[in-house]
Amino acid sequence: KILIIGACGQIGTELTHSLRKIYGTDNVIASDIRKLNNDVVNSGPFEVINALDFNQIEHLVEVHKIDEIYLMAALLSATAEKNPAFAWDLNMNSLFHVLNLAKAKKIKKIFWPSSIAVFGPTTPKENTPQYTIMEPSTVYGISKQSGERWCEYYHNIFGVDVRSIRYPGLISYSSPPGGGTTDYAVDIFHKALSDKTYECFLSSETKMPMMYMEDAIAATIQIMQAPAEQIKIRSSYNLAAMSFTPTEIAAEIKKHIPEFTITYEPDFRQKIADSWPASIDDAEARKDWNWKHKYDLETMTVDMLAHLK
Ligand code: VAH
Repeated sequence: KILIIGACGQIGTELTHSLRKIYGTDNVIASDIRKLNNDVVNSGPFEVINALDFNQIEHLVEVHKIDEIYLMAALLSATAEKNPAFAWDLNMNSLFHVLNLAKAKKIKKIFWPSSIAVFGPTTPKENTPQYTIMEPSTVYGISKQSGERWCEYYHNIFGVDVRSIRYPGLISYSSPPGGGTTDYAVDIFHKALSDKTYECFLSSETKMPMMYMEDAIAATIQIMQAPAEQIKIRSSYNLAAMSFTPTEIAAEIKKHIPEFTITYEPDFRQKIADSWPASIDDAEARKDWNWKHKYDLETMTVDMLAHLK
C-alpha cells in the first residue's frame, strides 16, 4: 500500500487522485497536517499526521501495511524565506524519518521531490546540466540540495530504494497558488478569469523552467514504476518541459481573453527567481527511464482555462 504525506499540497492533491486511479482508492492512504474539507480527504482513506513525528508515521506504516511513501510535505521557496528554521526542520527531518523507515526495512520504496531550486546564481543558466555547480541561495534550495545528498547516501550505504525528481515550476488548476516563486504562473490564470488583469510579482522577462502538473504526475509515477536498475541517479533527476517568461504566458492567455492585461511589480521573489536556471537539460531522465513531456505553453493554457472557467 501507498502513503502520501502532504496529500493536500499542490502536487499531493493530484498525485493522490492519480495513484488511487491506478492502485485503487483503498490502497492509497492520504495524509496531511490537517483534515481539510476537500475531495482528497473525502474521496478515500485519510489520516492527520505531523510529518515531523516519526512515531506517527511509523504507526501508520504498521496499521495500514504501507510499503511505499511519497513524501510531498515541504515549505516552498517564498514561504521558506519567511520561516527559515521551520523550513529546514520540516524539509529535512521529515525526509530522515522516511529514509530511516526504509533503512529499517519497514517500507520498500520512497519518492522524494527535489527542485530546480537546488541550482543557484553561479549555475549555468541555459540548459542547466544534470551535473554542474550547485550553490543554492534560498533556504528551500539548500534543504533540497541537502536532501538529495542524503537520498544518494542512504541508497549507496543502506540500499534504500529512494527516487527523486528536480521539478521545475508546476502549474495546475486543482489547487490554488501556494508559497512558490513560480506560482505567479498559476495565479495569472485565476486573475485573468476573475479580473481580466494580473499584477505580476516578477519582472516581465523572468524566464523559468515550467511544467504542467499532468506531466509532472506522469513523470513521478513513471520513475516509481521503472525497474530499479534503470534508476542510475539516486540524488535527483533534472526534468524539463518548457520555459517561458511572464510576457510569454500573458500573450498566450490574451489569445483566449483578448482584454487581459498584465502589470509588473517585482517583489522579494524576484531575487529567488533570478537565482534559478532559465532552462534545464533533462537528457538523463529521457535516456534512463524514457521520460518525455506532453504539454507546452499553448496546450497547457487551453487546458488550464478550460478547467478554471
Ligand atoms: C517554488 N514551485 O517556487 C516551487 C518550485 C522550482 C520552483 O520549487 O518554490
